[in-house]
Parts: sequence; C-alpha cells; structure tokens
Amino acid sequence: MTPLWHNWRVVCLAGGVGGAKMASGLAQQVDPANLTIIANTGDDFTHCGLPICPDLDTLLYTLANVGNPETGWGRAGESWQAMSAVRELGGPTWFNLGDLDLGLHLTRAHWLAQGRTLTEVTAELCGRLGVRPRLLPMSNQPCPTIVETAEGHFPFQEWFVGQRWQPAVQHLHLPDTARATPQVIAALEAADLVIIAPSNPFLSIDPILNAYPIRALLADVPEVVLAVSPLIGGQAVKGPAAKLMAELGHTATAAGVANYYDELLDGFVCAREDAAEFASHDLPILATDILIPDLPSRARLAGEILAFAAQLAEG
Ligand code: FO1
Repeated sequence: MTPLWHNWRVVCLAGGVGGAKMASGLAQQVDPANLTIIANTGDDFTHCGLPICPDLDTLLYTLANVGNPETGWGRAGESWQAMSAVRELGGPTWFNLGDLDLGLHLTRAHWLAQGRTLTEVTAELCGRLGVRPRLLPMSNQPCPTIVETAEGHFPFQEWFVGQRWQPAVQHLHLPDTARATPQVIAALEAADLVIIAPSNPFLSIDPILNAYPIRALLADVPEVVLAVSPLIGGQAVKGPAAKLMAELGHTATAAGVANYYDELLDGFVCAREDAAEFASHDLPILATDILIPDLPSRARLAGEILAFAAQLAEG
C-alpha cells in the first residue's frame, strides 16, 4: 500500500553533522523532487579571503556521499598540502581547509564574485556533485552568529573551532536583519511536513528560525512540524548542545529540547531511553533508536519519522 506521505513535500531544517545525517536518511525515502533541505548559514564566515559555509558544505558532501565520516565535516580522502604551505608561510592554521575542500571554496568564491546568489551557487554545486534533493541556504545575505562569553564576544567559528567551544556562553547574538530567501519561503509555504533535524537548537536551528519569516511560517502554515532530539540521555551525539543548554539556563534533556521548541511542534522524536521524560507531556512522541551513524540506520529513522508524521496528519 502506498504510504500517506508518499507525495508529501518534506522540508528539513538542518545544521551541520546531525542535520546531514537526517537529510541523508530523508534522501533515501523521499522523492528528491519533494525534498528540500534548508541549511543554517549563521556559521558562515570569510577565511583567507574565501567565503566558507560549513553547514551547507557538510550537507552537500554528505548527500553526495563524499563526506568525511570521521570528522563529520570536510571531504573523505582529503589531503592537506595547501595547509602545509599556509603553515610554512606563517598564515592562519586554526581552521583547516583540505585541498579538495579548497576546490569548492575557490569555485564558490568565483561564482559569488560574478554576482550569483548563494542559492544559485549551491544549486550549481549540487548539480555537479549529483545531489538531487533541493539544498537551500536559509538566506543569501551574511547572517553571522556572534557568541558572547565571559571572555568576550567571538565570531562563531573563532569560538567553535578557535576556542574549541570552551568559553561558557552567556548569550548568542543573531542578526535582526536576517531574511529568508524567496525559495525558502516558497518551500515552507508548500510543505506538508517540516522536520527540525537533530541539530543544535541554539547554534543551528535558531539562526534558521530567526531568518524572517521562517519562525512565523512554521507557526502559521498548517503543516506537520516535528523535531528530532540532538540529545540522548542528556548528552549530545556530537558537539556542544548539552553544554550550551545548561549554560543558557535550560534543562539539558530531550524534554528540555522539546520544551524549547514548544508551540512550533506537533510531535517530537527522542531516543527510547528518554521516553519516560515525556510521561506527563501532551506532545505526541516517537521514541526509537535515533543514533544514525550509517546509511541504513538513517533510512530506517527517516521511514519511522514519516510514518509517525502520517499518523499525526490522519489525526
Ligand atoms: N571544525 C573543526 O573543529 N576544525 C576545523 O579545522 C574545521 C574546518 C572546517 C573546514 C570547512 C568546513 O566546512 C567545516 C570545518 N569545520 C571544522 C567544521 C565546522 O566549522 C563546525 O563543525 C560547524 O560550523 C558547526 O556546525
């Protein structure tokens, strides 16, 4: 029997590593013509004169099956000749750009300098790497996240990579001028299902929601909105999600994440061992195995989430 979600238009809001795993599961289940991934660009910055878009690139490489499975970012089979030269010449070495990865940054810089938008450039890169779902930056303008800590204000990558996300976060500053692209708005208006990937709620998802009018669209458009927990047993699968939740005054649990997204959600996906946290919640829960290191486990989780969403849509 054809599942209810078969012809659904599905949108996934995604940061880097967790977002890319979710996107790669959805790409195995949903017709690429019906799947749109909206990427956080709050982490983007200019380094050595080149525009770097870490979350977009992690999504691109993962969906193209050329990503580095150990780091989660960058390309598999990378070499580091250019970085050796940067080191030898006394250039900045705190942020590592592999040789293959540099090829992408050079190409993107070239096309952006010709006046193409980040949306157009991303579509071209997807075509070249054989990525068929639509991958969209949330915005075409720079929307840099600034991290306020007791040690001062840091541009995002200087805190995340440069400081290994150690200085305790007091506040995250998101630009109040961030605007979503027309393509992002159209995808959300047409969506039957929106999935908030198991990405960092503060660093990856909030910057997307902050790009006007994405948050309002999620609240208003009558689609099903689900989020997947980035925490299992109070620990982040990768990165600083648990640390940041505690520092920003939230409970670092799956239920804490669901409470944070609050009225945006129609349902929540958590690890089986966290199901008890939701015993007194009204929110519909799918409790399952959310550790998705490989292609089959990602396809399995995506299938379960789509079936859960179909149940919710049927009421
Ligand atoms: N993360 C690191 O921890 N160290 C790096 O040197 C590094 C380089 C890098 C280069 C290109 C790219 O697309 C991503 C890169 N990342 C690196 C990952 C990245 O900056 C962060 O994981 C994300 O911004 C957080 O989602």
